[in-house]
Amino acid sequence: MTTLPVLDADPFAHDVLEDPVPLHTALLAAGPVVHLPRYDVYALARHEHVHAALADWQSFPSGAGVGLSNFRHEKPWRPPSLLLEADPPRHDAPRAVLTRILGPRALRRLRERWSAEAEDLVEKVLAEHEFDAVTSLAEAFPLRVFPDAVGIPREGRENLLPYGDHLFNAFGPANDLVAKGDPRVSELTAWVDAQCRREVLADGGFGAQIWAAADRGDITCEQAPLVVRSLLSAGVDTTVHGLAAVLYAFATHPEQWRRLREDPGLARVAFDEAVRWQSPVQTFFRTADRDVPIGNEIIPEGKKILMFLAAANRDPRRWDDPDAFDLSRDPSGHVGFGMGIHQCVGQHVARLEAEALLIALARRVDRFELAGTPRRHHNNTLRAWESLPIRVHLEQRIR
Ligand code: OVM
Repeated sequence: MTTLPVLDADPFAHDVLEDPVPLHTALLAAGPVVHLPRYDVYALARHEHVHAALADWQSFPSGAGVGLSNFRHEKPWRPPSLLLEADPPRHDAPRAVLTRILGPRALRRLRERWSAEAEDLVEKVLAEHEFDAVTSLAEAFPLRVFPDAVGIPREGRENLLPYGDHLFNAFGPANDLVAKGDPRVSELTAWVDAQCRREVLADGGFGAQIWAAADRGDITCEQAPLVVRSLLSAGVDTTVHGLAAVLYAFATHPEQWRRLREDPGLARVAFDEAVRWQSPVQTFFRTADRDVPIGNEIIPEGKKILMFLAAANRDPRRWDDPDAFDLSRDPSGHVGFGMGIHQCVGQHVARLEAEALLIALARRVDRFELAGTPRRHHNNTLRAWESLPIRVHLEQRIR
């Protein structure tokens, strides 16, 4: 006897990617678990259940992939990530290496440099009073500071965004978005893989530190290039669309921007609130390791669950006034960075980028507004942006 709710929806259809909120609302209302027959997957949208599934890596491991494809039955399009697509114990050594290299203490040496870079970029961009915040800020800033911090050469960096776009599409079904990326996969993969070699990585960067960990025996020399690949895979598009989310939030919430200007110490809360509100990473899958009960249902062994991070981040059971972007809220507990053993290892990097950029903007910009219609970029996993036309009104004197 089952009462399992069923929704005949395609979470990866263009109308849903354009505006996922109606689907999230339907999933949240339908029950703790909803079957999606289109892909024969089990959807979780409520915060309680998404949080519990993320925390339970034993029942819901990642080794069969965190996309729709089940690596036990289908060959992955690239060798699986040692972090994202692995379980303990294999997951743990690579994770420990990155936790240290990307931790708050280790990042302290970057703060001053990134603040100076942000001020330099902001000054150049504000020479125009109207600009596209996606290309001029949300893409330009991470592309300036992050590949330098990893230590890859300048040449070819334009490959990072298209590689990430395809990677995040590939977690979804083999739809038109994946087909669009296919022609460049081998070229982009070859370039990314070449940047993971020890010889190309600059001294002192994250990449060289990963290789140093291999020299110490913390990970093997076979693992090192794949750990570098994780940085180049997960560290660019995510921060671009996270920064775009917070810029969009402020362009549409001038009263919140005033609060940030009065108290720039709110920059980090603002970024996390934007990550909660927009969820740059919308979804990830897991695979049931056995028959797993959730609510009154059983997820059958081997089936994929689809966790709607974005819906959990606006679940009214968890959040007051969930659709509001509000700096007085405490956004901690959002699942925009995941939860549990796979929770975003780069989150401190993302927050440092956001803080540097927001503080640089707060020194100069009195008010933001939209100067045109923002356009979304459709991706199977990312809540992404094509364009965010912005007009700024500057502070008369620099603070
Ligand atoms: C990785 C990886 C790739 C994409 C996303 C991600 C959000 C990790 O290669 O480890 O985490």
